[in-house]
Amino acid sequence: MALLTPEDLANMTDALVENDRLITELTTYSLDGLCRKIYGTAPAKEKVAIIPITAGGGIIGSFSESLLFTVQHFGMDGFITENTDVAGWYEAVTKGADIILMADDLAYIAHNLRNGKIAHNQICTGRIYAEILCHAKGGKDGGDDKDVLVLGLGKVGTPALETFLNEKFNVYVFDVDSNRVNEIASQYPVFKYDSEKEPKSFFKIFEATPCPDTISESVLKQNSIVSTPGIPLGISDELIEKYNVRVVQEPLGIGTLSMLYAVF
Ligand code: NAD
Ligand code: 2YG
Ligand code: MG
Repeated sequence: MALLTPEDLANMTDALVENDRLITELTTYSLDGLCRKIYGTAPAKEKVAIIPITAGGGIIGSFSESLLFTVQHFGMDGFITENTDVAGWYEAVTKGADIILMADDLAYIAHNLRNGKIAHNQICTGRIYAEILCHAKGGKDGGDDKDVLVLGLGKVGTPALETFLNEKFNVYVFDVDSNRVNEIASQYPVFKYDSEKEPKSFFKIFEATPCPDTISESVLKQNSIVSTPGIPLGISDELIEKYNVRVVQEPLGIGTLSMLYAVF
């Protein structure tokens, strides 16, 4: 898995605020309003402890700080433990934490110590970026367009496509790994997207790959919406400008808020 870098997180606070504004414009829901709607939960003064974890690649500069910003920006009480790892867990619990946020190289989780709920970043990220597209207005003849293109069928893309199917979308899928496409197509009622055999453009595009330039001109319409947790961004500035594409992308906070609502 590609790990975040401090550079990825450099503009995270501005990006979270700007994305929340764009999500509200596109869906009429603020990010926390959308989380409340999809999970049916709300914060109840939980105290969120963020534990820095040194395992594997170790501490990522600005990772814990970005989580704390997210927690506090959405009105919750949070703190970063002074200790790391097991000593950090002891500190979190003895200081009265209700929810733990922590990540190693394989998993980033939220765990609510009061109700036992646990959430995984990849699942919650796929879900929220998909729900943003599901709730985005406009498309075909100004009405709601039920076609969506999902690029990247990994640990984030798969829960996203499940979300689209639950919301009765026609889901077109593509991955560079054709085995993965076949595996997904054998498990879910999706259409394999083939840009050469059957080109098609989309108003709604979801992207979760670790590669740039995955979104080609042929799949774009004027005013398309791209909702993408993928890092780096899969669409060029040139195409964004040419097609007036609205892009929802932010490195950490949107997925984190989705995790918190999943465990409230
Ligand atoms: P993954 O490795 O499980 O899946 C990625 C998939 O993309 C793979 O199936 C791979 O074959 C496919 N792929 C690679 N290049 C492609 C291309 N050019 N076109 C189409 N498909 C391609 O990874 P993941 O855990 O699902 O994460 C996907 C991306 O999302 C990563 O960049 C990750 O860092 C990012 N991510 C972001 C957030 C966030 O909050 N923004 C959260 C979690 C993950
Ligand atoms: O506590 C720390 O600072 C580190 N142990 C955090 C490690 C996080 C590693 N995971 C990633 O970089 C991501 N792929 C998962 C985070 C989701 C947002 N992209
Ligand atoms: Mg995010």
